[in-house]
Order: sequence, then C-alpha cells, then structure tokens
Amino acid sequence: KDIVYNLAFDFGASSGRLMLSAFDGEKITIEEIYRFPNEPVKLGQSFYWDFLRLFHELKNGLKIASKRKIKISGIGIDTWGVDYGLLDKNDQLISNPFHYRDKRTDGIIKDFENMALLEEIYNVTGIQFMEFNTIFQLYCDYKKRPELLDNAKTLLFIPDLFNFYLTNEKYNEYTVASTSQMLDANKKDWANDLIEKLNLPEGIFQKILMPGNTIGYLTKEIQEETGLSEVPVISVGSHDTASAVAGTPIENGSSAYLICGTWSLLGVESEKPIINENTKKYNFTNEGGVEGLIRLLKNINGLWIIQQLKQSWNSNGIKIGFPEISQMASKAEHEEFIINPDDKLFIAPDDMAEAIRQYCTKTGQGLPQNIGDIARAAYNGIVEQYKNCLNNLEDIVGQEIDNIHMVGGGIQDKFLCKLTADVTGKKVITGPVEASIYGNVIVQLMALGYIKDLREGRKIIKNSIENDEEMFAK
Ligand code: ADP
Ligand code: LRH
Repeated sequence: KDIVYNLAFDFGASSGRLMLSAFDGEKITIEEIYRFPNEPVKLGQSFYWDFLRLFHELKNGLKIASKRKIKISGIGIDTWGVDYGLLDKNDQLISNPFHYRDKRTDGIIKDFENMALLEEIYNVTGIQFMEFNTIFQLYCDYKKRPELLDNAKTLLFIPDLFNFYLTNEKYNEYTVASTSQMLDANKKDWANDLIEKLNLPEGIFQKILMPGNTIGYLTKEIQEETGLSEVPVISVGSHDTASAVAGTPIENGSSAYLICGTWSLLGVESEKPIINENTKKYNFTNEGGVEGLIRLLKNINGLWIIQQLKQSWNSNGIKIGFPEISQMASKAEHEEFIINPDDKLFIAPDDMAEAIRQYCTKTGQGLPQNIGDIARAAYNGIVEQYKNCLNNLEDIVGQEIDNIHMVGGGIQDKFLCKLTADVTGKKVITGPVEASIYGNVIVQLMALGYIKDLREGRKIIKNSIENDEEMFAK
C-alpha cells in the first residue's frame, strides 16, 4: 500500500513537538521525531514568546524529517490561541510576540471605558471574555505602546507567523483568528465595525483562510537550509484546541469533548454560533472549528494548577512527577478538601502549594497537611468545575450530554479520568493523548484529498487508537 507521510507541529505550554504521521488508507500512525522546550522569556516586566529560538527549532525538526528520505506530503502547525506578532512595512517582526500570561492586560476588562461596546463585542463575536484575548492585548498596545501599532502593517497569529516565514504567504487562519474576539461569529470574517470603534488599524488584519487549504510551499531558502523539497504548508486548525476537537473521535451532538492540557476545554460542536442570555451568563465561547463548525466551549483553569504544584514541590527539593502526585491524591488521607480554581489566589501564586493551604484555611476547611491532601483539593476543585460546566452546557443546548470524550496529555492521569466520571456521573471515554496532532494530520489529509471530510477523519482516528481507548464510569 502507498503510505502518505505528513509533518505536524504542535506548540504546547511546556514543549513543542514534531510528529511524523503515516497514513495507509485506514489508519494513521504517529511517531514523535523531535521535541524541544517552549520556554517563554521574562524580559524586564514583560513575558514573551521566544519566537526566534522556536523558528530555529522548527527548522531543526524539518532537517531531522528530511534525513528520513521519504516524501513528505504536507506540513501543518498549531499553537495555543490569542497571541500574535506584528510585522513592519518590510515584513520584519517589530517586537517579540507577547505571551498571553504577560501581565499588561491585568484588570483591562474592568477598566474598559466603554461598557456598551463590551456588550456588542460578545454579541458579534460570541467569544468569552478573557483578559488575554487578542482584542485586549491590542487595546493595551494602542494605549501603552502606540508606536508599535503605528509601525505595524501586518498582524499574524503565531501559527500564521511560522507559516509566513516558511512560505512567504500571509494569511490569518480562521480558527486561531476566532480566538482574537474580533471575528464576526456568523460571517466568519473580521468584525470591521468593532475594530474601527476600538481605533485599531483595520489594515493590519489579513485575509481569513479556512482550514483545509494550501497556504504555500517551502521557500527556496528553507528548502536549502532543511534539505526538504517544495513541500506544501497546509492550513490546519491552527488553534491547538481546534485541532484537538477535530482529533477527538466524537460521533454525535450528545457527546462532549474535554481537552485536558494546561487548560481544560469542555464543550460541544455546534453547526451555528449560540449567542444568547445563557451563553453570556455562563461565559461560553463560540470559537471557530474545522469545516466551519463552531466550538461551543468554556476554558477551565485545569491542570495548570497541578503543573504549578509540581513546580512548587520540585523547587523545594521534593523530587516528584505527575504520576506520583496523581497517585498520592487518589490515596489522600482527607478526600474532602476542595478549592475553587477561579479564585484569584490561583492565578499566578509564587507557591501553588502554599496558595492551596491558604485557601483551605480561609474557607474554614482546615489545613491540608501533606502532598496527597493538597493535590486532592486541586483535583476536587477542577473536577467540580467540569461538573458545573456540563450542567451549564446542558442548560444551553437544552439536551442531556451522554458521555465525555477526554483527550490530551491529562488523560495519562487515570485518577483524573475516574474522578471525572464519578463526579459528573457521565461515561468517560479517553483518547487520543495527542488529539491536536491527529486533528492537524486529518485536516492536512483532507486538504490533500486523501480523506473526504471530518467525519471520515474521525473514523480513521478511532480506528487508529482502538487499543488505547479506555472507558470510565461511576
Ligand atoms: P499542553 O499541550 O498544554 O502543554 P499536555 O496536553 O501536554 O499540555 O498535558 C500536560 C498535562 O498532562 C500535565 O500538566 C499533567 O497534568 C498531565 N500529565 C502528563 N503526563 C502525565 C503522566 N505521566 N501522568 C499523569 N499526568 C500527566
Ligand atoms: C489551549 C489554549 C486555549 C486558549 C489558551 C490561550 O492551549 O489554546 O484554547 O484559550 O490556550
């Protein structure tokens, strides 16, 4: 059988990875061929992407792939949403792109001068309010560093920026552009009236490109540097969550997906945006998906808390990894400690373990004494959010959700999966871990004509992971 090979890059919170996929007409196998750190840099008071280093690593990955001496049919790139780079009139990057955890947008929504405009922003875009959304990052640029925008000719989201330096083609890919909170959710194009009212320079926004198209081909320079030929770079769901949803083998509308990485993203797929009093009240978002579908979901501050706990213990000399933390939480002496992950104590504490101790004390629960109890408080809090979010979702769609498909790195945590089934009372089906990669790959295969549509792609994914799928029930 002829095998089709593709390359998928996924830039996550702790690492970037390059996977080589092989499609034999029935199944996709993926092999990690390169992984590199994705460490943002604090410079002065600001927090930046290390864009140049990452572009260098991207080329390193391509060099490794070219040594395989196989025909690569396409390349697709996904990263987290909202962040962007600005180019000047000579297509030079004006500044290192800010990381969304940079503090310049802290408090921006509450200080926003025009409340009526906030209302309009939600009604038009359907995107949940988060201070780091592109719209607010740009608003900060406009207020605090106007010279940046004065010199900007082009705005590219991070995946667009990688794609541009690989191909010389400038586009804003639809799914990542939707996270800006500046797209009209129904028109799937820039909300120009809003952009004008915010005094943002309309001209910097590029043509919206849907997933499933070819962006361009590796430039001569990149070909020479990497040893690859004129490979097409394909527009995938370049927002990692869009690729992850595409890569989740859901079969119908009564299934929810729960993507467990640094964030937990819980939602359903919808044919049309749902923007009403309920979605507003519960702050649900209508992000753009593959095949023009809408990702109706909510961001939950999830495994970030577990990551920060690990870091806090590791830096205090306790050598402990995710599997141990999960195990200790499952055997906690006190099963009842619980936090509210949305409490501001947990946004960016210097020491997460200490923050949890403080929270439990201030809420009259007493003091969790050991690793198991502290971690358990975090798990209980995260899963309680899953339950509330599901209730809200059922309220919004007016239908019961039967089961939850959990995907992403977090499903390696069996305790988390089991607790989710126990607390929500829903059947939980897990897999794949690398949902973003699978989603990235099937959209490339759709663009290349090897797969008909998303439905077929998901069947192929299900086929490919059948031995890894697990079921959890109360
Ligand atoms: P991102 O794409 O945001 O970087 P991942 O999808 O890689 O995130 O998921 C990372 C999370 O998965 C970690 O924060 C951790 O909670 C969980 N995790 C990863 N590996 C394991 C493991 N072996 N056991 C338990 N949990 C794990
Ligand atoms: C998950 C994610 C999420 C965004 C956040 C910035 O990686 O892309 O969908 O809201 O990061």
